[in-house]
Amino acid sequence: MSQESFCRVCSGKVREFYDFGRHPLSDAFVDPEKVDDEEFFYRLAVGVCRDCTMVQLMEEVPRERMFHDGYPYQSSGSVVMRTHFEDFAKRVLNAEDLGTDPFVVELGCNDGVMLKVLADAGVRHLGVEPSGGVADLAAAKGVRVIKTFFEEETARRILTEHGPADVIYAANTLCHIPYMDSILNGVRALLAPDGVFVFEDPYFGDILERTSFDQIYDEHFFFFTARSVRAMAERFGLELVDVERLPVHGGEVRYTLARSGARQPSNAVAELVAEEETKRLTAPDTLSAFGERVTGIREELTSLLRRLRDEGKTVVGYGATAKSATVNNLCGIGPDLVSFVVDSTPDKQGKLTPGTHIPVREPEAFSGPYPDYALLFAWNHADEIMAKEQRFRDAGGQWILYVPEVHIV
Ligand code: DWN
Ligand code: SAH
Ligand code: ZN
Repeated sequence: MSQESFCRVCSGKVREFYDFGRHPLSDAFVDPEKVDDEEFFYRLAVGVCRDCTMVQLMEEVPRERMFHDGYPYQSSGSVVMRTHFEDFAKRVLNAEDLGTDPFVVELGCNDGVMLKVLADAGVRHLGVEPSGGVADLAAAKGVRVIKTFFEEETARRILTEHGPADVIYAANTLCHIPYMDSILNGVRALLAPDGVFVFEDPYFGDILERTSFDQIYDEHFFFFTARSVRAMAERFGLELVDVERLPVHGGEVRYTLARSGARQPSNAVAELVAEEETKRLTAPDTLSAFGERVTGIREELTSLLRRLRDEGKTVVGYGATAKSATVNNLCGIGPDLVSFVVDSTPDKQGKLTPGTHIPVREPEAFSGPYPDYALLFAWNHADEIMAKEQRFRDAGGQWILYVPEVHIV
């Protein structure tokens, strides 16, 4: 049933365009000993604001349920992502417009993969990370980190203790935070007069183009476009001055915000906004067509997996991603269709996937013996994983992908 909610950026009415049904928390892996305990479920549905065009979830999950000491995701788990973050840190180190003693703050620094480079170079920095387990990993690398949620009050405290920030950075974090007014008021308070707020998140244009519907889950509250980010920045005395498309995580945009009037916006901003206009990204027919494609993928993927099961083929999952909670729970994929999922994250191994309870095992289980098919839940890391697992292909194994459509390679 379609319901109404109010935009977390501008208070306008949000029109729902897809209802995924009841879903568990995407990173709440289940201890097999506690399988009878009730899991937390919420209604996963996505809509678009009629006024500012911000795409967002219809229902918010309390932040403490998602981000806590047991939060399992570690950013360093992919070589490609490690390089990506190290490259960003090097860019900061080489930036000519930063003064002699810049101060860099990162929201959601996770295990410290980016900040470690700055810490090693002696740059003043601070990570803000509410998930205690991963924050401890960052601290163990020599990164300075406070274990708390960033919000306006945190920003003011940092300002008092450390002074203004020249760069505030947030990767795959801003889209996780529904309380945007508190965040952007905090950013404006903390930012130095010529400072920049740089954030990168999955780009809604890419989600539509690739039908990567599994980017939609509890932790991803907002789905940004250049147009909606530009309008959002303006409400808070900030200005979108640059956009850069990134290939990581299936397509992202890195947005740069500065204080209004402080910097000249690049041509790339106007160009991306114009492209979004031409593509009618948030028009009702575009969004309903996306919904139809999602339903189509659901039907195709379930019938493929059922057929393979009936033919006696073995199918294993690769990558117990947060995203896969959406796929598994939307399609009803449990251990009858996918025997187990392999994943390199220590805190996921030995657990069961949220909602549909597929056992998660260590990567070594993949080859012992290789399955006939591997369902690539970590499709955003396809190049890295397929290269690493070449022997699976050599042994006759085949990959199943469902982005941008169901296909076997
Ligand atoms: O936005 C978010 C992103 C940055 O990370 C968070 N909300 C949660 C998380 O999302 P995800 O779990 O969908 O992210 P990934 O990066 O697609 O997860 C990859 C998973 O696959 C990890 O659990 C690690 C695992 N993996 C593996 O087992 N072998 C990954 C690689 C590259 C591998 O070789
Ligand atoms: N930046 C990392 C981690 C992304 S996962 C990367 O790109 O790989 C999202 C992170 O945001 C989690 O580590 C979570 O604990 C953190 N987070 C959630 N809400 C936050 C908030 N209000 N302030 C700071 N970090 C937050
Ligand atoms: Zn709005």
